[in-house]
Amino acid sequence: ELPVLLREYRPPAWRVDHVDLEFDLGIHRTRVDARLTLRRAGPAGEPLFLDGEGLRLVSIALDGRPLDVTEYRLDEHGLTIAQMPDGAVLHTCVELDPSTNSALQGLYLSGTPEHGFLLTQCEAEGFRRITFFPDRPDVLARYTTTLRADPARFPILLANGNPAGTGLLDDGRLWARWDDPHPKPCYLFALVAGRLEVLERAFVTAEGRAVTLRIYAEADAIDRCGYAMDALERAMRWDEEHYGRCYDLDVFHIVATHDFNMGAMENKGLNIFNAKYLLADPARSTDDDYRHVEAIVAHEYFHNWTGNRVTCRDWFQLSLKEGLTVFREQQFSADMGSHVLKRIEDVQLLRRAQFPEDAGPLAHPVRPDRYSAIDNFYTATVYDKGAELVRMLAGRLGPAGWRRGMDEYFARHDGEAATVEDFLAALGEANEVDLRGYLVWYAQAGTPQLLASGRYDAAHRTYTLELRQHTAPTPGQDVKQPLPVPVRLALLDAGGQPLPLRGASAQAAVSECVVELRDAQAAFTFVDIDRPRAASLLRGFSAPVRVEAGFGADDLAFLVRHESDGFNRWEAAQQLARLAFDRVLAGDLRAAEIGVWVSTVSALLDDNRVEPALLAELLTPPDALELAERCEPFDPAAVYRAREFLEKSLAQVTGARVAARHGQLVEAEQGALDGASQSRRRLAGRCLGLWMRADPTAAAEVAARRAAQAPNMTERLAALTLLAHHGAPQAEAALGDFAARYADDPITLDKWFALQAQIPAEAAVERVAALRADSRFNLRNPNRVYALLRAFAARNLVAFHRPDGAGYALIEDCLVELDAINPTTASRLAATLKDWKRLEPTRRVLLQASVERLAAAATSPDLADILRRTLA
Ligand code: B3K
Ligand code: ZN
Repeated sequence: ELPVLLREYRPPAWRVDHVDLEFDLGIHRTRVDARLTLRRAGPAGEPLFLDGEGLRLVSIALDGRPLDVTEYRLDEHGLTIAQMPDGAVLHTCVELDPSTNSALQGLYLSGTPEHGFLLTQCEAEGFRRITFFPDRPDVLARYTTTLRADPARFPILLANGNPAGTGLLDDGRLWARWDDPHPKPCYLFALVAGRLEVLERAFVTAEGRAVTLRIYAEADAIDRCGYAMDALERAMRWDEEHYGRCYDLDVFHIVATHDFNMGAMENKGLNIFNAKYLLADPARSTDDDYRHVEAIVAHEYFHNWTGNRVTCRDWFQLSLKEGLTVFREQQFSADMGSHVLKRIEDVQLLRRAQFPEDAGPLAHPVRPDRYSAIDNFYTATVYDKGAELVRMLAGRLGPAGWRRGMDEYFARHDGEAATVEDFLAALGEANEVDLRGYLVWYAQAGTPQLLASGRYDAAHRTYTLELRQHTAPTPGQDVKQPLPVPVRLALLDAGGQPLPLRGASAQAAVSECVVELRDAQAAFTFVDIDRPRAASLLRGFSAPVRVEAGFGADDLAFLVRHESDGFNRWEAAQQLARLAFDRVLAGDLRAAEIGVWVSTVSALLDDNRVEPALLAELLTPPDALELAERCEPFDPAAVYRAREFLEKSLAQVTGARVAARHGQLVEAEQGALDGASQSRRRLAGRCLGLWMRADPTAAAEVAARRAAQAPNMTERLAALTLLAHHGAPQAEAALGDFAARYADDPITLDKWFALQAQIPAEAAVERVAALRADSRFNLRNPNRVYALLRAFAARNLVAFHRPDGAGYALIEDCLVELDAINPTTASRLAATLKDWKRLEPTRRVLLQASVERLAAAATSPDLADILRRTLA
């Protein structure tokens, strides 16, 4: 099939002013009556086309007159009516079977036919599986939705908007009507029907609107929704305070399901969440889980303005809502916890997921210019690189200018479907600056490389920083343009203090500044300055680039010791570890860089001014997925071994100290959720990890006790993971205990699957194969597929990449089966195969053959698209 192209965008030929939906709900048979009030918006004579897939048409009428079969045409993509008046009400009635919808797009069943409930997922193109409709985000309509069902089976009936009546019909069925006053694209439509419990709270907006907040979940989960409710309230307040945005309906509903392709969905007034990102309780959730719940609740809530009130003109603009909403969530999460740790986490995610994506065959711009399957573009690039672009824009405008610009964006485009150009124009014009230079960032794929070098001129007391940029070609983009790159920097004296910075134009001196590189290269000179000991570049990760500043181990060690910017201190430790890693990979096990890294970061253990969670991060070398990019050709086992060598080297030097520190940290552990307790647990986990490498016997005994008895899941899971990953003698018993204890909790059992999938040993292939055959595994449940199979393929360098190809064969086999069940999940799993071309020859040949066989077998457009691009 032909790809959809950005440059071929045409406004819709038909508008829909009002949508009146009626659902007669049943697990095996649901009937949908839709009355669309249509208005011609394009040239006269243009036919009406409505998307529709997998729908059984029962009846069709135009302005009350049933249509004859000759008056419309049905094909696998939808419905065409050639002869249309300029305005009309079209009534269609279709039937669906939600119980057989394993793709989890459109209307589907969560759980079993006996006990489960019905729900919808429409973004991006699921509404066409519910009724015939112009399924594109620039058709905004007002919806009224009436649901009818057996009250014994479906006592709760929810849809978007405000409640507009409920009652019993003569036949004993329950009906409920919902009215959404805000025009919306159909991808934001949702309904939920079933037996659900509710948690309720009252909220009054800053504008004085009384809102009832409700979270719905199945009976065994409702007690675990309190934290999400607190997070929701915090997010609502924060958006009022920081963006002046209030909620705009009388109710705000969230529903939790275990059967969901993604994290969550921002349907207007009726968010639907993967239970994994909504439920939290002290006995079963880790500190990471709590942070994720808060972040995702906030993210979906923030979409109410960035995504829903102002939506996207077309799916190429996806980052307009996603990049912006991720950025808003990042700001919120930083305010709720630690700014430095949040920034570290975001940059880690970028480097582990987005940089590799941008360097491989699936690379695409933040605003792609073509797609064959839009669901394949919900990527780290669109979300996380997109958020980095917004961060640069916000940084360029400063806090007051950013707020002015966002106010202008909302004022101009509320109730509209907008573009990236609209966004840049609103931000820029509100501040009288031209931001169009940033459009290149949206259009150009690939991570730029920034080369920096500094020169001090003692005679003139000037310091000149030379910056150059280069972006390597990516698929379909051979020639790259220079980008505007904001570089936040300070120059430090020998004590780590920032030197006063003055430009040639003699403004007042500052301790930190931002220079913007606009061309391929430029030089920036600071005058009247002492000789700096070190340059602290790209503070706070001011642009999503890879920096090469040619710093040696001693310069980086200096920064680790003296840098006051927390993020850049961590960054220096990471760079130092990367230098050490490169030496190990080259076989130079006695290289000075290794010793400098070990001595520099281990010394921090004795510095009690370092905040424990930050210390944990300072003591951790970059993730194997980041280091993998430094290995060309890519030998996954060698990357794992080299990183492990670093870990062991650090462990040997710190062994006794980390053992003692671990003891102190867990001594007073109560499982409290405040930031300081979480911070201590993070360091405790890191200390136990190092101790495990220094003295496996002693550490494993403690780990086995913590896995069984620690008063919080963070420690239990960390301890269990270490036992399993280090092949400790206690591992199997501990795994068995854990599975028995959490047998009826799918979210916790997923953690058990995921940690075993990542055991860094070749025999993990057989273990994963056995777990796949286990009765607790279920290929129809995306969370379980991600926990076992994606964790294995994406994160297990040793087993997935076993040189005999057994890991590849396992995933190939699963993908063939999965494609027939759930194409979205299949193609997300298949994206883990993208690195085949970089592999060393033995593995490359094997993985390439797997990918080629899969490409020939793929039946869904989603999987076919990923594999075709992977092979190209
Ligand atoms: N907008 C949804 C993602 C929908 C994915 C469709 N394949 C969640 C989010 O980003 O908030
Ligand atoms: Zn989103």
